[in-house]
Amino acid sequence: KLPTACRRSDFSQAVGLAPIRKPSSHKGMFGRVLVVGGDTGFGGAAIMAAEAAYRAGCGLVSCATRAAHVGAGLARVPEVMFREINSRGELLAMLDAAEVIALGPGLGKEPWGQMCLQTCLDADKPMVVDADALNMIAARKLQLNPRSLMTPHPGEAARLLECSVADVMQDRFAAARDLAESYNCHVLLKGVGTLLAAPDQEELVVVQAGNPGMACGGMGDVLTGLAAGLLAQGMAPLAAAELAAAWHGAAADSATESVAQASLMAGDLLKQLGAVMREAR
Ligand code: NPW
Ligand code: AMP
Ligand code: MG
Repeated sequence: KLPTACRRSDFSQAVGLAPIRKPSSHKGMFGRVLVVGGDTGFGGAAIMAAEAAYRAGCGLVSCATRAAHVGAGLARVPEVMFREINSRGELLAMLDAAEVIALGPGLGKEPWGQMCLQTCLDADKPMVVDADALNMIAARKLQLNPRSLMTPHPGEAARLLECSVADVMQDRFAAARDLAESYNCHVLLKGVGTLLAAPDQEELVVVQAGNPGMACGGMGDVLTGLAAGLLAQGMAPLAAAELAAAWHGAAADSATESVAQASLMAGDLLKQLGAVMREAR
């Protein structure tokens, strides 16, 4: 049962929100995303987020990461402009050219990740904030701006709200609302029935999509890239979150028509997304 101020997302209406390409389109019209993440050991998260941003229709995608991941990233997705980042100055130069930041996939919580987090927050641009960026924001009690979308799973939400995962799960609607108010940003709370909340409206949105095959590493990183790619195309944060969650779940459902749920991997969604988006139009 849903609380009174809650809307269930309708798949055909959600996909109707997708940006449309005019015949005269050029890449400059579809935004520039910068993925910031991939500390040592977590390169795949940033690489998959960057690929997902292109799949969502973003015009230009860059990725600021560790030196060790540049070659692997280029081998997997040469369309993405990968650069190694060692200092605030190097990141600032990349941020200058970005319209939307996807902050957090594999970012880690070490000094490199802390430096990237602070530099991105100071840039004050629209952002999708996920994973370790959320963990550091929780630990340092930092604020976001209302153009941002945070995408916590229940573990991250519990850290942000300084409560237990059980507390979050007991009333996920209240947790989503509380996050939007406490951090003054848009919220996508992951789980079985993704919940969306905005800082300036009472209504929550539930996106029922996907399947338990998605309970594996990298799924959230793909969602971050999708949402950032949509934000970069000018969508409002709540609409971008709704469409990203709808496509993400639909891609997982489509992929599990040919593989077992237990075999599903995040990369399967990236392969499936283009077809799912085409069918859904
Ligand atoms: P428990 O165990 O149930 O008590 P973390 P992460 C909880 C990167 N990755 N419902 C759960 O608590 C990410 O981008 C890189 C309830 C668990 O202890 C991050 O930067 C990959 N509880 C970094 O790794 C692929 C839930 O939270 C804890 C829950 C760490 O991210 C993998 C786990 O969360 C990964 O994406 C739920 N639905 N979900 C790569 N290939 O490079 C989680 N919890 O500690 O925040 O760790 O999500 O794995
Ligand atoms: P993350 O924990 O950040 O990797 O994100 C996991 C993603 O997979 C989120 O979008 C979840 O909503 C989704 N997901 C995980 N488990 C399930 C499930 N059992 N049913 C539907 N979606 C799921
Ligand atoms: Mg995650």
